[in-house]
Amino acid sequence: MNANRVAIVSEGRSYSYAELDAASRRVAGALLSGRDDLGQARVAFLVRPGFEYVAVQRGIWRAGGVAVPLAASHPPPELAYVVRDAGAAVVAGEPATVSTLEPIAKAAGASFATTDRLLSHAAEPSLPHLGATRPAMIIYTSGTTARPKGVVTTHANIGAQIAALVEAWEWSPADRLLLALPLHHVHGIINGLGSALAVTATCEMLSSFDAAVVWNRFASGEVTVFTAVPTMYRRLISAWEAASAAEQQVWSEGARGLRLMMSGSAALPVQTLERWRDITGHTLLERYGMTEIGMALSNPLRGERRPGTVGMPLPGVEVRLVDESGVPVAPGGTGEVEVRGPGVFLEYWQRPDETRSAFRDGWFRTGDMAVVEHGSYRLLGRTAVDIIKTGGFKVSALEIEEVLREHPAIAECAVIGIADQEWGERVATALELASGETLSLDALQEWAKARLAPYKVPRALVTVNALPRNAMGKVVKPEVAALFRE
Ligand code: MCA
Ligand code: AMP
Repeated sequence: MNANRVAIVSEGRSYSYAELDAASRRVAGALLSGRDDLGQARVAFLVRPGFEYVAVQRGIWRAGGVAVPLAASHPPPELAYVVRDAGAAVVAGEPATVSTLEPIAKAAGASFATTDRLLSHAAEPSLPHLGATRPAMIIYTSGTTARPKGVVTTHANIGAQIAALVEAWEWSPADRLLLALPLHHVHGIINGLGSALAVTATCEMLSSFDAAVVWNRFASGEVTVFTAVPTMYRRLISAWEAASAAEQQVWSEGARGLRLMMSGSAALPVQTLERWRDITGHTLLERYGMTEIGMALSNPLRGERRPGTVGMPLPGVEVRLVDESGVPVAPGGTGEVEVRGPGVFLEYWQRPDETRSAFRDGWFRTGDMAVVEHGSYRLLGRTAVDIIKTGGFKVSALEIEEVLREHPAIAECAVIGIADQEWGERVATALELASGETLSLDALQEWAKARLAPYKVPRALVTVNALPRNAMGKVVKPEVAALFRE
């Protein structure tokens, strides 16, 4: 490897692979502070996307720790939950996060370190040997349980997830990825950062997504690969439509020069795919994955990409469709997607029962329904109504309901996802209010923002005298959804 190659570009600076190696070594040394091995201690870290994020992530790995990325958009209660649930020994954050993170670390019995301190460590550490089967990362994902679960992946899992993408999408050292995704989820961490660095390509990182910035980077002619969620493509399309004719031309021309543009994390509306093709000439490569498995299905790099479908299994990944009792469906039949392969996660952190029930005969049960049409998988939705995908983020209706029930004016509530052009789904809630109470959407949002990540905050509200319930007293979610169509 040529150590002088550019690994990361962030905030207008380029960092070579040698600089990344040295910085991550310093971080590892600081975390070890004389020990031989962190021995899988969890290190939670809150660093904006950029060089320091990567140095800290890799420093944790090199010291033998388990990296637990935290999200900058999350309010303190959500950060505290992750730190506590992961049993973090250390919480690391940028200097600007001290006032938020130090008390959280303290309350959880963890030590706190600023990234400045980690990155300026001087002593040369001796680094532990890491077996591939050791846990490397915990990513929190919302599911059918109220609180998010930690998805544990090993170094081998991560390696396998990335290897499949490098092969299928022909990543090469000549690539330059433009990365505008958050780095507390698989899309940004594995498909983006991990793949680029695995082949010694360059990863250009934006600290947040801004449509005009992304367009201008396309126009530079330097970028070769881009991957994003459908909401980002919608925003890029809106920005293009609002731009001057001259800008449109420069942006479109720049975009045309990329080698690969991908979409995933949520269904890509065919309309978005078609509009993007009109504007850039690219047929977005849509693929399907999940935090627990990395990527499983992908449209081809070469060959026909079928709009509205997510393609075929990636190299090394086995995929099948089964009926309710786990029996594979006949060709052309509809079934639940099950996945097997070296990229599939180790376990839900400290949740053995949930880990067990997530598998059937060694296959991971995704909860997504699909059918194979003309040799390409088409997703048909999820088996669980309580999972919502908004802006590419997976959120649990049950988790939001639990938080909303703490509001003094709310007697009972039901949360659902309602279809939305821009966000895929938007979080909506129907409320039964306590007697004599009123509650506006603005007031509810203000209250919820302090407790929930922005993408979990309800964007629509109706109040009802009584939520629609079945004979057993259970809220009927499809009828709740109907309230928003009225
Ligand atoms: C933010 N807002 C929202 C949502 N998110 N409103 C409704 N629904 C939402 N989901 C609000 C903000 O609070 C703000 O409101 C206003 O929208 C504009 O905020 P802005 O900052 O412009 O938006 P944003 O916060 O930047 O969000 C847009 C985004 C973001 C950049 C598209 O959603 C995003 O980064 N999505 C990527 C998610 C992702 O990486 N998923 C991968 C999961 P106000 O102005 O009132 O405050 S991994 C995965 O799914 C698997 C493995 C896979 O297959 O990839
Ligand atoms: P997460 O658990 O946040 O990793 O989200 C994984 C879920 O996102 C999957 O179970 C799917 O429901 C959804 N998903 C990912 N990619 C796609 C796609 N291309 N089309 C439709 N849904 C997708």
